[in-house]
Amino acid sequence: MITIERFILDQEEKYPEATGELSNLLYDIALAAKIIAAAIRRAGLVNILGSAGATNVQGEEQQKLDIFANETMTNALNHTGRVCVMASEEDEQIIPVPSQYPSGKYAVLYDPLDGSSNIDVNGAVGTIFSIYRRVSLEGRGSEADVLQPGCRQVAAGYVIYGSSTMLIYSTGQGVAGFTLDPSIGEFLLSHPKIVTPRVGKYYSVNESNFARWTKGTQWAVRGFHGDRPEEITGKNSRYIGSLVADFHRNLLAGGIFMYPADSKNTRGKLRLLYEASPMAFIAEQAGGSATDGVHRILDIVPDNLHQRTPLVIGSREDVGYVADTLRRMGEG
Ligand code: AHM
Ligand code: MG
Repeated sequence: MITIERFILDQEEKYPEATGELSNLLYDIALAAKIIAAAIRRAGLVNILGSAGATNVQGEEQQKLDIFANETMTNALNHTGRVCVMASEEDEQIIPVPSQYPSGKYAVLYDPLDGSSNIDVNGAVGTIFSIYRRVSLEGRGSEADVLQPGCRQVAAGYVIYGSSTMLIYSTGQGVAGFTLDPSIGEFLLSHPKIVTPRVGKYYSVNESNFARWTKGTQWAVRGFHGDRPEEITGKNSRYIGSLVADFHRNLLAGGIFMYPADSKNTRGKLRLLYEASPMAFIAEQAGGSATDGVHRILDIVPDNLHQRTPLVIGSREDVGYVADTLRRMGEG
C-alpha cells in the first residue's frame, strides 16, 4: 500500500537538489481535495440540512459548493510560505498571499470546482490545478508569475469527485493516479503509470453546437460518426459536460475530447490557464496530445488571466486526425 505522501517522497529522492517544497505543495492540494470531497459527498443533503445562504447548526453560513471549493483551495495554499501568488477561475484578479504570511517560490492556478452544473444532478465534478515556478524577481508575486505558457508548468493535475475520489498528477515524469480510501482518509496509489492509448474508442464533444461549428470541425466530427471510413474508424460518443470527468474517462480508456470554437464562442469556452494547460500537461505526460486546432496548447503564451481557447485533447492519433482535417480544410 503506497500513500500519496510516500509516493511523492520517493519521487523527490530521485532529485538531490529538491528542497521538498513542491512535495509539500502537492500535499497541501491533496488535503484541500479531501476537504472538498467531504463537502461534495454531503451536497445532496443540503436540502435536508439547510440550503446555501442558510445557517447550519453550528451557526455557520452554508456556502455554495463552488465558493466553498475556491476558499478551501486558497486557504490551503496561502499561509504555507510555498506560494507567492495564486489565480482562480472564480476570481477576477490574481490572489495575493496575505502580508502576514511569507511569500514562496511557486505560483498556483486552479479551477476549484469544474463542471459545477453537474452538482445539482449528482454528476461528477473536479478540481484542476497548475503549478509554475515564480519568475518575478522582487515583490510578493505578480501577474507575470501566472501568465506563463503551459510548457513551463512544474506540475499539474486534477481531482475527480466521482464514484471514488481520485487525484491524478504529473511533475513531468509521467502521470500517477491515487484513489481516496474514505475509511482511512488517505489517497492510495492505484494507477502508478498512466499511459493513454494512441487511438481512442470514445469522442466527447457537445454536439448541440454542431450547426455553429466551422466546416472543418463538422467534417472532423463526421469522421467520428463513421461517415469517413477511409480516413478514420467511427467512435463511440460519451459526453458528461464536466471536463474533468470526460477527460479522465478518455485518458484511461482512450479517446478525444473537444471544445472547439463556434460562431457564438469564437475562442471556444474553456480557459487556457485553469483548464486547457493543466490538462494538456497531463495528456502529453501520458503519451497523448493537445492542440487548439493549430498550436500545441502548451506553447500558447497567455496574455490575460481568463483567456479562452479551443481545445482538442486526448489520444495522439485522434488529435492528429482533427488537426490534419482542419489543415486540409484551410482552417489550420
Ligand atoms: P465551468 O468551469 O464553469 O464548470 O465550465 C466548464 C465546463 C467543463 O467542465 C465542460 O467541459 C464544459 O464546461 C461543458 O460545456 P457545455 O455545457 O457547453 O458543453
Ligand atoms: Mg471549469
